[in-house]
Amino acid sequence: MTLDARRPRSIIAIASLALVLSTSGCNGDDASPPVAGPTTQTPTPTLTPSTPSSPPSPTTPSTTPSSTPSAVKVTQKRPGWALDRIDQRKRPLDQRFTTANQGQGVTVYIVDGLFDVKNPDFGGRATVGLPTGTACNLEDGTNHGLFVAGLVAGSRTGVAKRAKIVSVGDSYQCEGGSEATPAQRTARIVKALDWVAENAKKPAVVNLSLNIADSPPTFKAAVKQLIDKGLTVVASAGNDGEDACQHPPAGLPTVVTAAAMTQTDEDAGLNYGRCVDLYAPAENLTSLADASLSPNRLITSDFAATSWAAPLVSGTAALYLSAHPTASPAEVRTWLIDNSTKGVVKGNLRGSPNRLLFTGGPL
Ligand SMILES: [Ca+2]
Repeated sequence: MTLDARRPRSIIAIASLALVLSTSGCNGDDASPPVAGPTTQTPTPTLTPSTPSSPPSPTTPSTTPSSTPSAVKVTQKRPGWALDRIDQRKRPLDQRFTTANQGQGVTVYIVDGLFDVKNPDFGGRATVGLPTGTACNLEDGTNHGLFVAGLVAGSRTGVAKRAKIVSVGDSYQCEGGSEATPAQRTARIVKALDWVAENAKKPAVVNLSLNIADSPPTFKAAVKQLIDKGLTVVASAGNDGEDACQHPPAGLPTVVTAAAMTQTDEDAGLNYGRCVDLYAPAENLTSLADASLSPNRLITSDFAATSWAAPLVSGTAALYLSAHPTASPAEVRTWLIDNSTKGVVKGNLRGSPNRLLFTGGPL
């Protein structure tokens, strides 16, 4: 069985599970974007809420300490539930997303299917690094790489709205849907990781919203070289409902592994265990789409997927690196864990640590 966080068939199955979870305890305090119907063969660009709002505009340039290029706090109003949730310890949500910086000076490498880097929400901050492969479009039309990148740095949907994005292609028609064998797929990912190791400009984060079935030495070595070069690596825990340790890069040394939380702060029932570092929102998230799919270039993914949790963590790592550009991957990981909100994730965590991503607190 191919184990792929991006395989549409897996995600459809997950959608059902997430739906059950979310209907069991909704407390109605979220100002979430309109929710899409169940995932179908026909794309239904749902949302397009009048929110998330337009990009926040910091009005006051700061005189800043040298370690923080821009320490002015910036607040986005009506950001959608996910960003709203991760800047506060407790509910109710306050309809605000406030950060101490916006990831300026940091580059986030998106190892994924290719996407349109000219999407206006990137404001010219996104480029193509390795133009290998194709887009990975899910069955509802969502471009996986674009959705991921939008959660990292989209001006309306991202955590780090001034970080740079580099698209590093690894995909052919989504991995699970292509003709590639698992070995071929792994080889393509390794090639992409090697490109990042060769070309990355620090400070940098590498987002890996992907998981593989096996973990050959070449793959482990490719991930390790990123860490050794001082790049923070964030990975999805995987969507299989299994021990995340079985689904690398989740759980590899110093990799930050993100598990999925529902809109009602529950474990989403996806991968779990000691290889998880922290949870992040992963259900009913709004991110970027191509104009051909959604006129306002926004789409909401109603199912839960760890592919969506990881980029929120990557964006948060970019916030930290913006203030601490020489921080090592281990230091970034330690900060993410220590700074997380403890004890708020509900449900059966199956051995995962009860930590929720938190963007606030001292940087
Ligand atoms: Ca908030």
